[in-house]
Order: sequence, then structure tokens, then C-alpha cells
Amino acid sequence: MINLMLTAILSISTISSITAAKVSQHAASRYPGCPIDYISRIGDSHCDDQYNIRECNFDGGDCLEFEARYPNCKAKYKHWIGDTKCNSGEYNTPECGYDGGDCVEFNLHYPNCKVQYPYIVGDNSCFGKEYNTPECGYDGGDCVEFNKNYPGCNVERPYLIGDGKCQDSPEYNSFECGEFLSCAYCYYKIRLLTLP
Ligand SMILES: [Ca+2]
Ligand SMILES: [Ca+2]
Ligand SMILES: [Ca+2]
Repeated sequence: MINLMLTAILSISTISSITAAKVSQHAASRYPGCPIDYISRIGDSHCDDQYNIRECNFDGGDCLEFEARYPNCKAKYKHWIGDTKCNSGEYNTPECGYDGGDCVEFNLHYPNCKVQYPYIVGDNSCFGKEYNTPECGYDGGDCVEFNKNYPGCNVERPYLIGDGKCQDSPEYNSFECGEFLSCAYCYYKIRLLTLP
């Protein structure tokens, strides 16, 4: 039985390898001179800069479509546009179609939330500072529970609070962040070392 299963698995992997090899051969013959590393990226509707050359038919047409749709979009990594993750800055602009639509919902919910990585807002992991603000819906709701437990504690990495390790920073070792007593030794060490 095990032998049969192994044979079946080997056969499937052999077929997959042969299919992949055929696809690569096909791509190679279709785009001679194109340095193909990731064949699936050519013609996948996302403009990949490394294939945006004549030999690759401008990423199998992806980059021609991109240029036609967003002629004034100067974002660095074009394949980030329309990848479902909202990217900030030069991506979230009218010229780039608000990151190819990725940021439309984000902008609607959090028009005044200016963070570097909008796609971590609402990813179920609480990130502090400028993310944990009313403008950003307290990290899209991720920090609501944390704020209940530690009101007034707005550190950059809330997930370090209560992880059993003492952070060498008075900001974390504070009453507000609940680490003061458990980190008493650490706290005093910091204070003693920083005394004038
Ligand atoms: Ca592509
Ligand atoms: Ca994106
Ligand atoms: Ca988050």
C-alpha cells in the first residue's frame, strides 16, 4: 500500500516537473533572450519591472497595460499595485489608482490614518504608536483589547508587553504598560545605569 502511494506521489511529482519544464521551454521559445526566473509572473496582469523589456514583450504585455492605465504613476515596485495589500506613499495616489484599488477601502475607513504600512491595519496583530490612534481605528480594531488591558500604554510593539521578557526601555517598564513590578530589577538597573 505504502509502495503504491509512494509510486503515485513520485508519478505526480514527475508529471509536475515535466509540465513545468515544458512551460519553461514554451516561455523560453516565446521570449528568446528574456531572463525568466519566475515564469508565472509573465502575463499575470501585474507589471514586473525585471521583465519590462522588449525581449520579454514587456512582461508579456502586463507593463504595457499598466502604462496605459496609469501613465503618470511613478511607484517604484509596480507589481505591488493591485496585489490586494494597501501600500502607502507614492502608491496610494490618484495617479496610481490608489494602489490599483488596494487602498480604496482603507482610505474610505481611515482617511486621516497616515502610516507606512496600511496593510497591517486590521491584520489581527496590534501595532502601536501612529497605528494605535483614533484616526487609524486603533490599528483597525487590533488594539482594542490591548488598550482595555493597558490604558495609556502606547508602545510601538504592544505584543512585547507581558511576554515574560524585560524590555530595556522605561517606556515599556511603566505602570501603564503593566511591566513595572515584574520588571522591577530591570527597571532599577536602567535607572541606576542612567543616573548622572
Ligand atoms: Ca507580470
Ligand atoms: Ca498594493
Ligand atoms: Ca495590525
